[in-house]
Amino acid sequence: KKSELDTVHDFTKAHYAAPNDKMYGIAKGKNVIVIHLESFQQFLIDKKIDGKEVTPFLNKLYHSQSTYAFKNFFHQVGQGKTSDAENMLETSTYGLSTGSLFSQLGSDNTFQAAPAILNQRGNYSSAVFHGNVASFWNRNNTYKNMGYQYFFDASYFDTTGDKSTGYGLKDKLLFKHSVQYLERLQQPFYVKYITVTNHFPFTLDEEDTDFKTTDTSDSAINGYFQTAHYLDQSIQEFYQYLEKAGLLKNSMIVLYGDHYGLSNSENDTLAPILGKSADDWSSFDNAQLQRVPFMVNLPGTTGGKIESTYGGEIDVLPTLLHLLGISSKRYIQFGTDLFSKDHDQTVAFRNRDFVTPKYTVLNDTVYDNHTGEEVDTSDDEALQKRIDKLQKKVNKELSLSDSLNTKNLLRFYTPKDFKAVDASDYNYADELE
Ligand code: GP9
Ligand code: MN
Repeated sequence: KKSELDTVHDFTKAHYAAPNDKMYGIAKGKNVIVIHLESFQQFLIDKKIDGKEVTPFLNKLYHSQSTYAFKNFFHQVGQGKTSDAENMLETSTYGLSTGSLFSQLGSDNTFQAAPAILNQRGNYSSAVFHGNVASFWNRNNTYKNMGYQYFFDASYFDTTGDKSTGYGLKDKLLFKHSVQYLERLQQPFYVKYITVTNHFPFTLDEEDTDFKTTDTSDSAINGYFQTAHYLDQSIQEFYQYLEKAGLLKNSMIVLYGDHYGLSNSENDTLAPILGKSADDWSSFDNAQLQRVPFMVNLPGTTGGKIESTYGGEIDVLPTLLHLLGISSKRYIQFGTDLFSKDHDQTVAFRNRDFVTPKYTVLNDTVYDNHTGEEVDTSDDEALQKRIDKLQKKVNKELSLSDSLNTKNLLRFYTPKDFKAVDASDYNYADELE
């Protein structure tokens, strides 16, 4: 009888997408800097308020020839929010249907995650920088099981007084004071910065913003543009530090939004700001707003462009591995390389809704992406059949990911040459030698 692990593995093997020759290894040996843009939605890109760009620096990166940017990239988080996004990026498996995988399984599960893979296949060191306490989302335990060597949390920084907002150290200060540690990491490194300032309820001290924002009835919407503007400035400053430290030219910088900042209940107030009418705002529109940035920036290169491929957070790890010239074939991963011609463009949300380049399917209602209108499939049997097939695949993918994670099946799986992670190798109270 086939084991549960075999069932999962059969699925991911069949789903695997071979790399694109043109992209494979283009960033081989480079440092990897992942910048987690808290609560950052794609609609902020190129958005102007009163004629002023909200995020001028990120806009420049988005349009730069040195950036592969994706305009149809969706977040896929559930209740674990930031931690679900992190889990997808590090492992290419989904978060759980309820709660946070980090909190529920992060202390005990076996992971075959990015830091360990990169360390073992490319001799990468690894670290996370985050201005909140290490225990939030059970990161301190989960990161060790993922093989992160260092975790520079709030305890490494001065977070007193007006240096912090609700979720910790202000982003500008995190970037500024992290460089002393970053510079001392052995290269190549794989590091992740988790920003916090652009987080609900999107408040800032007056001294941190002069951005003239909207004047809606919803203070979260008004604040959102200001904290996003602050985040944008903090990234610009970080680029300056990287340049000064000589790290920019040999790094691949990956920027992504983890999930929505403004919730569905706020979206009809937001609609007019996006040039839409609040009256015919629908679930379809809410789903389209779940787009978040995904950009791969290779400073000093050309050839980048804005890609229209559909994808989501689950696809990031195989994509990055292939850019680094590391095959993802031997691992159990649910996403597929965004640059592959076999990339699967069906984007599953955690609640089993899904988006394809043509259709958005929400609770069995099919919308045409082009018109935004509901499609009556009752007189189009062929279409309904195609949708049913996609829905089945989405359900299967999510449930296989759940069984892999909730039953800790990776402890029975050893990818070729993979050395299991031993969490006791790491102690995040240690400073760098
Ligand atoms: C907290 C931060 C926020 O450390 O990462 O998490 P979220 O509330 O967005 O899940
Ligand atoms: Mn978040």
